[in-house]
Amino acid sequence: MQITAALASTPGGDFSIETVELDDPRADEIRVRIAAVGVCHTDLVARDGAMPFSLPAVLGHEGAGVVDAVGASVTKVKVGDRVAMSFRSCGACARCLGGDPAYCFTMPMLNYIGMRPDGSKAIRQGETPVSSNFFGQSSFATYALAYERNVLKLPGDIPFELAAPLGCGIQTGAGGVILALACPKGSSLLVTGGGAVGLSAVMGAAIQGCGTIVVVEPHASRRTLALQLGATHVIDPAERPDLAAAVRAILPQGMDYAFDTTGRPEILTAVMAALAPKGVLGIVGIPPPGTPMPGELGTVLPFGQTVRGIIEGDSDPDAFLPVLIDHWRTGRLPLETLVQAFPFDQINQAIAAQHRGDCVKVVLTLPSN
Ligand code: CXF
Ligand code: ZN
Repeated sequence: MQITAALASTPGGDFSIETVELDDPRADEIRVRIAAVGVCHTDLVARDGAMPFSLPAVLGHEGAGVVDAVGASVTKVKVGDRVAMSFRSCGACARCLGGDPAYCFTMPMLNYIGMRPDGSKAIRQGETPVSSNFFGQSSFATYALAYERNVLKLPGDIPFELAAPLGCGIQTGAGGVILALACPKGSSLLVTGGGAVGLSAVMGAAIQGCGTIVVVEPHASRRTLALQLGATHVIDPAERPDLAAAVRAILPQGMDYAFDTTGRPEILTAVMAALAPKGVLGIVGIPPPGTPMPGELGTVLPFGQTVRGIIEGDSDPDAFLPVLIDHWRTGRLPLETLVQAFPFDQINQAIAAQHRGDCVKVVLTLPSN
């Protein structure tokens, strides 16, 4: 069918709103009419070539909407169901069966290669194949094809524009602290970067009952929001260039946990110097290619510290998204404070506003008819 999509054609270039052709759903595919889709930094990393992804492409991996058609073997959802989408996993490998689908052995093939595993692309523009299946969805479009493993039926009370970013950014931040780091009550947490993921980590830390929550963020409005969401201290890196010293001025023994959303090597180095004995650093920010592990074994070893990568907050979306929706319902996850909605065709303006720091989480909305 003909759909409208925000096409990425040039690294670093604007998205363009175009008409393209989407395959009908195969037996295992679910066609979703998109009502809202969040913009995640990874969409821009894929567009800009820092993550190899063949262009032209339809990106977008925080889609939510209404099931419009299902393939013959689909039983999890039916036409008319409200759904959110997340990353795709196989459901059959040891990681998936162990409750860790974010570390599915086929994660790259199912999420990042721009085509179905059989090599086909579900989207074309004229004769030109368009990379698709980004995170098993490619939802910067009026319609997307998803799978049982990456759709979740939504309760009726959560608006699409709040549900959409749960599928990546929010679960990455909140899950990073609640599930991956599992920060215990009273522990200390350093969050570097106060964007949507970092502020979701702050909300997660408040839910966990962390005693000290320090946020490093250059934008004043985001530091203010961090304090509203539960941060106990904020640091402006422009004012305190020696980050480790600024953190140790707050907590001389260092931080029990750190959560980095920046991927910036110099910040990661500083964070290592701010960790307490047995401190754990979880990294979700994408570093430049070739970045070595931060810190040095001469410190990590005697102090028993841990550095680990975290994908999607260690979340199993089927289990964790309902938990997050429950936290939203009871006011512990005030998604409204992060989300700013823009019409779908304003995607470039929305991304520019996010870069300027005018808003935290951009969610694009599409007409419901
Ligand atoms: C990203 C995390 C870093 C590796 C690529 C995928 N996930 C979500 O945006
Ligand atoms: Zn993402």
